[in-house]
Amino acid sequence: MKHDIQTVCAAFDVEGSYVSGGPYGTGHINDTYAVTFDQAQGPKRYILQRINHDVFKNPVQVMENIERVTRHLRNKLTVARADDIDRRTLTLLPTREGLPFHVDADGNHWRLYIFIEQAQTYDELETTDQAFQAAKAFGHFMKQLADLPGGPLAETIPGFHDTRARFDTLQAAIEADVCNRAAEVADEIAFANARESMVDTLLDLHRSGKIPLVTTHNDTKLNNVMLDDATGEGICVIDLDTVMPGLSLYDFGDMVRTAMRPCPEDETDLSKVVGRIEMFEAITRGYLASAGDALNATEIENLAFSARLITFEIGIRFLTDYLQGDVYFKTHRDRQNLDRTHVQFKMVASMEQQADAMAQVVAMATA
Ligand code: ADP
Ligand code: GN1
Ligand code: MG
Repeated sequence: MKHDIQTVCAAFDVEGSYVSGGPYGTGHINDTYAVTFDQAQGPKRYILQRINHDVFKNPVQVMENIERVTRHLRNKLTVARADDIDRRTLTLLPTREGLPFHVDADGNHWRLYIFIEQAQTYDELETTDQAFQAAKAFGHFMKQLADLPGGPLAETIPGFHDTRARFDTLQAAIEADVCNRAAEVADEIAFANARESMVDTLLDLHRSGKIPLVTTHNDTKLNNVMLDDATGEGICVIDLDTVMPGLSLYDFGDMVRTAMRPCPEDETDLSKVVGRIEMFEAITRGYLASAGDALNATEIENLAFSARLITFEIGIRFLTDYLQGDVYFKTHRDRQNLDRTHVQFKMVASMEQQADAMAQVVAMATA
């Protein structure tokens, strides 16, 4: 649907007048726009987002979480006398009524953030330093939230990383086969079914008290952290919709999923899909540098496994969406969710082949 973003912008309490705006970024969930306002000091950009309310059934709860998280991070930065605070945490602009989001006539929830300038997100990483810096930033983010006041955050997507539930949903999608696609993906289904034994591992470790529930980001793909253009530092963690109780290993695993992959998430030439062990090492070292002291022995033992598991989990989510008719993730062409499935599954296979080398990396990094 086309939205009148100028009218939406008018609801927010922003200095100056609206100049221009257009779609921005490559996120799979929300509608994101970069908008420019003419201000006394010159043009200034903001990020305007429509929350996907098919995915986030309770957008108000999402915004309450984000307000709590950004307030806490800002307080910490202020206490630490950090420079450049507006680039180190997301900052919400209030509406003219003083609210943190705007609801339009069609019931869409909109929010406006300060644009983090002189920094980029990367869909594919090029250097190991980028991986190190990104992982360090996500680890730091988790550490900063360890003393978030006010109790646990709301669960904005129930069972988001419940890999057993994700697996069962795949089975239901195969069974329902609403688009008659199940026969075509028999090999992919077989790949998934052969790995069912993985899906309970972290859930069981949590249930038995060996790994704790903490506040995690839960969507640590590497285009959800902005790297500073000048220093390369992971300056700001973004995309806070799924910040909620989770396992540190979910965050670690999803970073590895995106960093080890040497090609786009929907690459069609599968010969390119081979996991980059040097990126695994950089993510491991970066994450341990900031969050290492927050991890227990069981978490450390499962670092490499979590990468395989989360890659598998996202793979079965893409496959489920393909079977259900591409209703969840944004797609820009036919079969894109199937191509995304292929890449995730090939990465799982690649990580299986490199399991010993990955274990060795963790052993060296923690020695
Ligand atoms: P989605 O949930 O759809 O992935 P994101 O919140 O990740 O949405 O935003 C999509 C993209 O927009 C990001 O990958 C990033 O490139 C860009 N972006 C989001 N917030 C900001 C910001 N405050 N400053 C600059 N770029 C941003
Ligand atoms: C989505 O929102 P985005 O594009 O950063 C998804 C993640 C998936 C990812 C796969 C809320 O992330 O869980 O891992 O796509 N986010 C949600 O690329 O479902
Ligand atoms: Mg995103």
